[in-house]
Amino acid sequence: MYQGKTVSVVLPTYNEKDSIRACILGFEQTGVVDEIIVVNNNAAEGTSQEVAGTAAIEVMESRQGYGSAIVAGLRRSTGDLVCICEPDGTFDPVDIFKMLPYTNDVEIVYGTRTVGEFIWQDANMGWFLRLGNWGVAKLMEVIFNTNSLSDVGCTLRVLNRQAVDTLLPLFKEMGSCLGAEMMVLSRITKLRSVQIPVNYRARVGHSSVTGHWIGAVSVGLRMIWVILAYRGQARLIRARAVGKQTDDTPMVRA
Ligand SMILES: Nc1nc2c(ncn2[C@@H]2O[C@H](COP(=O)(O)OP(=O)(O)OP(=O)(O)O)[C@@H](O)[C@H]2O)c(=O)[nH]1
Ligand SMILES: [Mg+2]
Repeated sequence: MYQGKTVSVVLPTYNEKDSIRACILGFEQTGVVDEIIVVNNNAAEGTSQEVAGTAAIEVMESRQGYGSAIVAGLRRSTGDLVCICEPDGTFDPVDIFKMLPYTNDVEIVYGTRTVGEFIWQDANMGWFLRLGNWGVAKLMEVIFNTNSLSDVGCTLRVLNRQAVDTLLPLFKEMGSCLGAEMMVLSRITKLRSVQIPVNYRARVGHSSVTGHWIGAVSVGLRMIWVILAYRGQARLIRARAVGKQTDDTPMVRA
């Protein structure tokens, strides 16, 4: 619990057999987490055995994709606050303590992995990925007039229940672009958000998406497409999602 609010953690897993247990235990040790949901997305053999014996609940999602797994986890989550994280050793569960205080002010706290002081040795965040994530984030910032953004692909983020309920019916991206889609949709639906630096370490095992420049570029291009496509649909989506509001006035606190 954090300030009387229950906290869920959603961990999508595909190829993290050798790191998922440490990640689960790390979240357990924070003492603020009430529920850990591992979404097994046709994960590597032996993953279920690593999860067994921990406090985590394992759910199966057969539809392949980062987005599918996260959506399944969000649907299954019950917490007032929901933290999403990759269990590949890149993130530090303790960073949840930096993110939770902002949930008093905003509906979503996004992590960013592009702040140099927080990038650990051997992390897969060299100049190319750093600049790419920063560039796509700045495009989103300009096109949607968001707060300052410097990363579009950081899985570590915390959403409150209002954000989960608003966004779940709207997601269309079931692959690697769900994170960017979430950021765009949160802006369109006037959910308040902030992005803060989080630690980013070397991955345990093989990185299947951004480990090769071809994968990284194709995800980046797809994210740009998602941003541009949603710009054209923003008013319609907002009108449907937030009770016919069609103006661009920023939401003010009650
Ligand atoms: N590649 C991949 N990842 C999936 C899938 N389903 C769930 N995931 C999860 O998505 C996350 C991203 O996969 P990674 O291999 O870590 O990708 P990455 O190259 O590190 O990409 P970034 O984290 O964006 O830098 C992991 O937590 C996976 O467990 C899937 O079908 N394919
Ligand atoms: Mg990863």
